[in-house]
Amino acid sequence: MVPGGARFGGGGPVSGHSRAAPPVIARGPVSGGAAPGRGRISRSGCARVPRPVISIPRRGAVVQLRRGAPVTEFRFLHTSDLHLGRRFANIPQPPDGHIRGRLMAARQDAIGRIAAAARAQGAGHVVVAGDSFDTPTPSATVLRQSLAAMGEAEGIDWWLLPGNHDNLREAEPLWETVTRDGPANVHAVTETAPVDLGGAHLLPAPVGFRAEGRDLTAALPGMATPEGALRLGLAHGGVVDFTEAGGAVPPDRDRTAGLDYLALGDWHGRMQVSPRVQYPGSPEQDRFLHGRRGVCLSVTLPGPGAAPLIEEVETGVFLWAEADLPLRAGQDPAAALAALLPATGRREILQRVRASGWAGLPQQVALSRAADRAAPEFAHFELRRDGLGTLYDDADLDEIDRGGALRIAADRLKAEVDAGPPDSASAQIAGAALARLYAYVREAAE
Ligand SMILES: [Mn+2]
Repeated sequence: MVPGGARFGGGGPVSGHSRAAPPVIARGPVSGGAAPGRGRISRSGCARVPRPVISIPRRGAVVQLRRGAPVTEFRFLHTSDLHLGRRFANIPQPPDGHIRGRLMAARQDAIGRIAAAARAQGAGHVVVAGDSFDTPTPSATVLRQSLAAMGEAEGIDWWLLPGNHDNLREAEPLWETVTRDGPANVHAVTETAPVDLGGAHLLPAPVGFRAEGRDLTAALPGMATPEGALRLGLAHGGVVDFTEAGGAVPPDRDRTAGLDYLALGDWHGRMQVSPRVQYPGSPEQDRFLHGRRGVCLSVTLPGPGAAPLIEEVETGVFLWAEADLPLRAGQDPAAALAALLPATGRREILQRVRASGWAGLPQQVALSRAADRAAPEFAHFELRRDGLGTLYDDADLDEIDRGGALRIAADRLKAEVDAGPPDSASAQIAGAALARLYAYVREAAE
């Protein structure tokens, strides 16, 4: 089975309620941007008109608010690492394909899917924990279309934290543009100071420059909020410092800063550090590592000090799937590959197959052909065969020729394969050449 091949597979550290399953936290009144009379600015034109009350009657939000029921619960969407504008130059693009453009567009479209998730969840705020943009200087198209898409998400406020890719120093013009020209519901969180969201206080730790080398969340414990306020930390960085540059976020920062929740970004896969400290990962995945589609988190803070309720909402279009194909002598590689690959949805799957074990020359040819047949159906397909050894049968060499120049060449190549350790460059090159020779002869004979 393909890891993460199931379209709606859960399997994250937090039990995932994908959009295939009904949400489980739908209850109670929802605050957070839903409260009327907060003097919003309408996006169309610049006229200041009161923003309509969020209309999500099935959640009961409007009704409950009008009744004047006490609003203590706060629900928001947590996402990070959108990396808008990422170009995917590392993905080879066939002449008749446009996979890079499709991947770019999917990231851009993630904004709309996040907004839809927020609406469906009855969340009035989206917090983006850094790296909204892939570079400090996104193109005008990327920037303007991103801002427009966020602006079109009526009833939702976006809080964009500078991360390392769009850090304050390098991306100063970017954040200025967001503040100056951006829609009223899009906020650049450039100050290390609390922001009252109405229902919760956002405690942000914006990234000042690319390699800060210090723990920016150290500022959070000192941020004062009113008695009984919900404290929502927002930061970008690793909790485990792989770079040894220092500056990792301590995993118990929620406790030391009295946070109800710490919304983290930087890690592109979904990761729960602890119930209150979470990485949603990139809403649209960008590498063969995490084995599932991107998600964002719908987070409900039931009240000060209470444990957050977290629901994963799938937002990713593309699945980056990696699968192992162990082969042994005599096995039918085409059948093995077919059994491994997902039956449906291939156009939205980037598939990497790592073949390993052993295969004879006829099997190698069969594997290549099966891969060539399947590849065009996928968004991207790559077969890695460096872990796959070749077995050379005399009968297979006889198929090349029983004598003459071709057979002499084949015998020489085989001798070279046999001479070196299997992973030596000379053995690998000779093996590849022999496999190619075999494939040519087979092709010519058919
Ligand atoms: Mn990132």
